[in-house]
Amino acid sequence: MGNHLFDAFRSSMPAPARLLMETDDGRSLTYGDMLARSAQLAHALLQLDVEPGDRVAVQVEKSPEAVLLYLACVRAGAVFLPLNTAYTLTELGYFFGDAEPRVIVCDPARSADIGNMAEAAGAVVVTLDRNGQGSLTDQASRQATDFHDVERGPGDLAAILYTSGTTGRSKGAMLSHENLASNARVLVGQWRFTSDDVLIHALPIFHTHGLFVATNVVLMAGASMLFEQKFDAGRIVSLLPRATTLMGVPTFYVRLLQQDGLDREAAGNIRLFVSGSAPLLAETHKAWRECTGHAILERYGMTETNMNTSNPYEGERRAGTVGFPLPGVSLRIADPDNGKPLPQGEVGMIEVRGPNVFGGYWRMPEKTSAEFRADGFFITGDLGIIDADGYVHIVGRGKDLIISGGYNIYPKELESEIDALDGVAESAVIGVAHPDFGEGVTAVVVRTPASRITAAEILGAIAGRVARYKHPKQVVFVEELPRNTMGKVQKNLLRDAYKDLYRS
Ligand code: MCA
Ligand code: AMP
Repeated sequence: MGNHLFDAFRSSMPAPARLLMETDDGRSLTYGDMLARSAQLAHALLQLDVEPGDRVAVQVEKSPEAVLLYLACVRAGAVFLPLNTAYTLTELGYFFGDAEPRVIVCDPARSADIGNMAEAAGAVVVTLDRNGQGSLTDQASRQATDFHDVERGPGDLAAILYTSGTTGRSKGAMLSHENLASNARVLVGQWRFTSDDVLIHALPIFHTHGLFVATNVVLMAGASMLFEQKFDAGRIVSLLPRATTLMGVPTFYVRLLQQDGLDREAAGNIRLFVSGSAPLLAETHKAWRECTGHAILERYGMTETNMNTSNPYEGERRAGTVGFPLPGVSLRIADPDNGKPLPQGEVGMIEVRGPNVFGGYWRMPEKTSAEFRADGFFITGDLGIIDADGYVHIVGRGKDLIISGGYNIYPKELESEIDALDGVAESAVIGVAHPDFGEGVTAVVVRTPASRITAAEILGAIAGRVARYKHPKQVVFVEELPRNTMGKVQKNLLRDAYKDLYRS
């Protein structure tokens, strides 16, 4: 049977001497190196008693080793479980308890703290450290450079990615080998990737965008990447002449437009700019076109579904739309109450079905069945409309979610933290238009009578409990929250009241 996902990568692998990635600290990794070193890491995982289906939880800084570890997990038949490096120990505790990983891989700086937690979770902790003795990398360096990939079929799990839930509890989206392979293959075709492409990779690799859209597409095309530790707008401009493509969240494009050196000449070697993870403002699309001569290609996806739609490679890339359903993906606009398809031109729930769509949430059968229709369509929580030419527009969210710089933040999680503080009667967390992050997390707080709790005290109290990117950029105090007759907080009124909060 083979190993479904890794075999798909192998089938398009170029000569071993071809470059897979070059890092900003001057290291390079060829496809041959990738094969040998992911084999060594796969052996090391087996020595830690990792069995097919075991979860390997990974919270490490971006590096070539982290990509190799992902591939080693795939080859060893394990389930790769990447975690945002910004997550606090409190947040990690939940993920470890829920996923019950066999192995936890972390950076050396966190190994003592995580070690204590892992013991409770029954996991082994190892570090991913280039030079560190006793690290997984060190152990791998003594292993054979060939590996008989563990057999895995299309439906076997390749990864679990956690996505926060509207009720506050994160859910592990279970992604199969075929979910990932089919989506990468389709994107390579749609976006015309070949082994001649060089992608600027400046996204984090613990989410779908940087890991599956960017990395898997490169691997599936036998292409190469300039692998940047972090997004740095000035550096990206200097790399453009050496690259052919860039993938980013809208904040990347907003920040790049503020760079002096960005013009048609600087972008002259690039054939494709892709944006996703959050809405790209039509004004950014227009400004980019005027500055570089390129129309950014916007696409739409989710952790649960990988990519669903894309603007066309050839043909009009329409600003403010996410294009057409990808080949193999069925997309409908349905009545949110019952899933009945609505006539073209009406606003409704976006629902999708296809080989890209995940199998369900890890150990949450009720949540899984609540988010699928009986005919297999997944309810995305995004509200959309299909125009007369077939372009899909996302017009809003049926779910209470904020997207800041491409990261998702669920208000409920923050509201629970803030409401639990002495001196707070209640709070509402909303997303407000922000020039850099798209939406700025904003907490609207009602104090208890006589309370003098300050914004700094609220922020201080949540530090260490929730990741920093989730922290409110502003806290505003009000006497009471607006409610409708049912007693529900009217967040739309709050969003309207504070719409200019971040406008200078
Ligand atoms: C960092 N900070 C943020 C964000 N990022 N605050 C709000 N929103 C953010 N996105 C905070 C930090 O906590 C810190 O706060 C301060 O800003 C500066 O931190 P720094 O690390 O220097 O930030 P940065 O380098 O400027 O990061 C901004 C960024 C980054 C480059 C836009 O957020 C990023 O790489 N975003 C991409 C996320 C992504 O890959 N999303 C895809 C998810 P303090 O000063 O208080 O310490 S996958 C997905 O959505 C679906 C499937 C899809 O369709 O792709
Ligand atoms: P995640 O939880 O990271 O999978 O985020 C998925 C959500 O990001 C989707 O449900 C959408 O709300 C949003 N999203 C992704 N791409 C786009 C886009 N191009 N335009 C608007 N929203 C997007």
